[in-house]
This record gives sequence, C-alpha cells and structure tokens, in this order.
Amino acid sequence: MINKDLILDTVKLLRNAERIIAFTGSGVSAESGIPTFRGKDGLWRQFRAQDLATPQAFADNPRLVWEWYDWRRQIISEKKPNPGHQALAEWSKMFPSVHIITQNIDGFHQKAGSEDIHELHGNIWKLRCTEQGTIREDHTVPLKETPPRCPKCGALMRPHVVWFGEALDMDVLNQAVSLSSKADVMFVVGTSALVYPAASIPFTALESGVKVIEINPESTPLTSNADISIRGKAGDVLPKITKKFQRKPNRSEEKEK
Ligand code: BJW
Repeated sequence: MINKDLILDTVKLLRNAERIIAFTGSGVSAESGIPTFRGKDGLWRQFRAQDLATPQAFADNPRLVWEWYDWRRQIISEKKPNPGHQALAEWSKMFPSVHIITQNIDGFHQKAGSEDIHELHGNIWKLRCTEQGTIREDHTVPLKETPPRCPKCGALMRPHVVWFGEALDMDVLNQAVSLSSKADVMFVVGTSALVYPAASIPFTALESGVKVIEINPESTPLTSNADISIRGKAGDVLPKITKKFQRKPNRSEEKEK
C-alpha cells in the first residue's frame, strides 16, 4: 500500500519546483520485464559480474561476453517502456526543466519520450570500436556476427557500456553532478544505490540542499538520508504523483500540509 501522505508531501514540494532530476536505475525497467542486477531474479544472482562485465572478461572471451549482451538485447527488444518511464516523460511537459540521469543502458527513457537524458553507464544499442573508439548504433537482434567487427577497420567492437573497473565518461558524469547540485528536486528511482561513482550523485544533491525523494519497494543506503522515501514500484508511484499534481489541490489538503 503506497503511503498517500508521502505522495501529497511530494506533490507539495513539486508545486514550487522548476528544475527536476530523475536519477534512475534498473528498478524503473523492472515492470517492463527487464531483470535488475541485485534483486531476487537479478542478473548478478545468475551470472558472475567478473565473467561478463569487466574489461578482463572481454579480453579473455569476447564471444561469451557478446553472447550475453546479445541475449539481453533480445530481451530488451521484446519489451517496452512502462508507466514509470511514461510518467517521467510526461513531466517534461509539466516542468520547465527535467533531466533524466540514468544508470540504465536499455534506452527506455528515450523510447518513452524523455528528452534530456544522461546515460552514465552507456547504451546497449551502441557498439564501440576497440581500436579507434568510434561508436555505431546497431539495433539488429541477433547480431549478424558474434563478436562483431568494426566495418571500417576490422577490429573487435565492444558494447558501449561501462564495466566494473572502468571510468565513466567524465563529460557525462560532470554534467550529471553539476545538474544535480542545481536542481530543486531529485527523484531517485529503482536503484540499490550501491554502485559508485553513480551512487554518490544523490548524496551530492543532498549536500547542495536539493530535496531528494526516493522511490523503491526496498530500502537502500540512501533511504535514511532522503527527504521523502516512498516504498513502492516506480510504475505505480510515479503516475500517482502525476495524477495528484495535475489535480487541483483540495483546500483542506493544502492547509493541512
Ligand atoms: C524497483 C522496482 C520497481 C525493483 N520500481 N524500484 C570494491 C570492489 C570492487 C570495485 C569497487 C569496490 N568499491 C567500489 C568499487 C567500484 C565499482 C563499484 O561501485 N562496485 C560496487 C558494486 C561495490 N564501480 C566501478 O567499477 C565503476 N567504475 C569505477 O569505479 O571506475 C574507477 C576508475 C577511475 C578512473 C579510471 C579507471 C577506473 C563502474 C561501475 C560500472 C557498473 N556497470 C554496471 C553494468 C553496466 C552495463 C550492463 O548493464 O551490462 O551497471 S553493473 C550494474 O550496476 C549496472 C547498473 O547500472 C548498476 C547499478 O545497478 P542498479 O540499477 O542500482 O540495479 P540493482 O539491481 O542494484 O538495484 C535495483 C533496485 O531497484 C533495487 O533497489 C530494487 O529494490 C529496486 N526495484 N523493482 C522501483 N518496480
């Protein structure tokens, strides 16, 4: 049961907000049928991260790594954004500035219609040449060759994602940090807040006085620091916030709050 008072508290904060950030993780895509990483059916419960999501894993066995990404591309290609993604896309029309900072690589925020999207961990639909660093978008499922080769130089292509032990794109990270320190409200949706440096972003926002609202069925290391923490699924909570925000405020509600 979603706590209605917390939804009203959130709407109250939004009434005076102009700059909104949604900081998202794999939980926002869970209701689309995309597995998370650390949950009950999460990817890291079935697979070892060090065998599939590290530069060493790719150097040792690029075919295996690519087979795993091809399998995930297949799953993503068969699913679509859910009401959580859609609510965030709708917010772009309701507030002067809405930025999505996502750890997700599935491209669902784009598909739902959000515009200002900052992908911290890359995008599964992009391939990068291991020799020249050129990036190519390719939505073919399954890939024509595994592992794929660069059409220009013949070198191995790798998924344009960030693996453990790799640095995030500094431009993307710096922009995300800068936007996060200037926002009025940040929503932290569907992330375990365990993977750094991404997990430090909501804390940077808090230090800058940004109101932080967490939406997650489970508690996380951020929960006790967040201004508001709503226990629930993104696809339930985010549309409820939109609905309450759009409804004319009831006077007694506004007075009480
Ligand atoms: C719902 C829901 C619903 C469910 N609605 N919510 C100690 C040892 C080794 C390494 C480290 C260490 N300490 C720190 C590190 C570094 C490491 C790290 O942080 N490790 C931690 C795990 C300890 N970080 C890195 O290596 C990073 N790089 C780095 O540090 O570089 C340093 C460097 C500097 C300079 C030069 C060189 C290096 C890179 C991290 C890259 C992470 N990559 C991945 C894979 C991306 C590609 C791919 O997808 O294949 O990113 S791992 C994975 O975790 C993925 C995610 O983006 C990321 C975060 O996961 P997320 O999204 O939070 O998912 P879950 O599953 O954890 O949580 C889901 C949440 O949703 C849960 O809370 C649920 O309750 C909730 N939920 N249903 C709302 N319906």
